[in-house]
Amino acid sequence: MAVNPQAMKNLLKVYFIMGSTNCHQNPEKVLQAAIQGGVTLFQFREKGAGCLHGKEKESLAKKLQAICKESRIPFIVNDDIELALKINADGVHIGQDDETADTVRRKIGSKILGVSVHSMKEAETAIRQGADYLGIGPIYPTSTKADAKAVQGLSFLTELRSADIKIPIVGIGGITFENASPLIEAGADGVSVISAISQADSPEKAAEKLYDAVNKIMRNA
Ligand code: 3NM
Repeated sequence: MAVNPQAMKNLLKVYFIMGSTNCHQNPEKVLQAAIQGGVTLFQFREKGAGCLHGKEKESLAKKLQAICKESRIPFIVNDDIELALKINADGVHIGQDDETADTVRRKIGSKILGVSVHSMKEAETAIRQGADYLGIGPIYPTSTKADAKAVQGLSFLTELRSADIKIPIVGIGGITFENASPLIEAGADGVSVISAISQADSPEKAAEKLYDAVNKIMRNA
């Protein structure tokens, strides 16, 4: 763990994830609007059919990173540790098919490390190996990730919190401002979304509504 857990929890409230294939509009404009609306953390996830590679990928990463820097929103890179180190991103997010968390932790030093987990065993391993937060999903059905696992609802989150696992946790998959509340009530520190913001007519309003939905529950907690 490299980041203070309370600071990490605050960053996870509205965690926007996006790559060029997730947007109808210009990705830079989408990110700017989303930040205006209240996004607290950003992940660059350039994946799927038609995604950018090499220099083009790096160039978009740098543009989006610059937008985040202006607003002091940490910039996380999905999977691509080499790119994260090259452009000095604030952190990386990895899944179970990527390098192990402890290998990545050694490579990135004190940068933020997020790990997707789907079982108690994976969660315990990620925590032991230095994850700053866990990503769990899909909470609801999603059409954004073709190889998403079975929908888990709130069951895994509840299992983790019941086992007194206190690490910051963010849920992902099919989350909108309308279905975000139960997730926070069940112990998540925030919501990760792609399409709810990237495909919205107004990414700014979409981010604002998500922020309000999450904060309303946190204030009452
Ligand atoms: N990971 P949307 S679901 C990137 O279950 C990703 O680990 C998932 O997109 C997981 O907010 C997912 O549009 C897609 O549903 C999330």
